[in-house]
Amino acid sequence: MIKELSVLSDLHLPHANLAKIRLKIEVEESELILFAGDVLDAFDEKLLQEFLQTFADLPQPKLLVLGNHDLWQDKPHTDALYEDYLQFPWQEYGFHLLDKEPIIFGNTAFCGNMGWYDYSLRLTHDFDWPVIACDELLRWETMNNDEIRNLLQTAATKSFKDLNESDFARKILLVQNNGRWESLHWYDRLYINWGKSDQEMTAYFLHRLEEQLQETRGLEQVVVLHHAPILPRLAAEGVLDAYLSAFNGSKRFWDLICQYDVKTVIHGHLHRKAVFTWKNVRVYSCYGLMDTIRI
Ligand SMILES: [Mn+2]
Repeated sequence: MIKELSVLSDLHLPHANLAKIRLKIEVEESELILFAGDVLDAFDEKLLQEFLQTFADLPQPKLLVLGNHDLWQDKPHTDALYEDYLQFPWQEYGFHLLDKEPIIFGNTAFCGNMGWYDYSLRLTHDFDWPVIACDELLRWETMNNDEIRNLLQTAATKSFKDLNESDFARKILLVQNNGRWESLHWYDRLYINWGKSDQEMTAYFLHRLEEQLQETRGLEQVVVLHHAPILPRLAAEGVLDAYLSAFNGSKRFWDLICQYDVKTVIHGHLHRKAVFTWKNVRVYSCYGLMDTIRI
């Protein structure tokens, strides 16, 4: 029976010290090691090998889900890369990719995948900053100063609180904050391309999770996601915070989780450590190496 977990998330390699992390995990002597996505800052085969080799000889089972950054590429064919990850020989390094299939230890089943976002978890607010949200912004990287100036003078503005789903789908926005225009970005726009909408991708990962939950029904189920199914806080602290919250995850995962006998949910992506209980489910929002989790 697995009870004590070492949980890590959002290492964004190379921006983490693997040797130090390994040492801390060795000292913890937990029964299982879990990575909740964004091991890499962008796809890099060498870094992935380095990561796997760092932990390969530790005796515990090692589970992971992928994160959006693990799929970042310059010329993104995200569905092909995701498929490559599913086919990768993780077991040679003692790893198990939950995105591919659940895993059972005694009467505990670990189910999960990276999840996705559909803007449904954006923080409710009535901020009325003026914003420009239009398709011209999709050319942002190649726009020159004259074009940007022209856009600022001619484009229609609306209020931040009136942003709709297609505005968030662009993943770029101009906002007037304290009298100055600034651009807000969700960079999956440049490095992720599924060839499908975020709503469709959310539905896809939701369906895959549901299959796993059905398959392991009757066992104690632990759900691991990268993107959040619920938020640990209620208020946006500013314009950037309010905008980025659209890409946190999706409420639909929480609705699904509540239909099953899930007692523990572990996710990453928010870069915020938080632990709370909601509707009898213990939720761990992970960032970096967490204190040992007891399930
Ligand atoms: Mn992420």
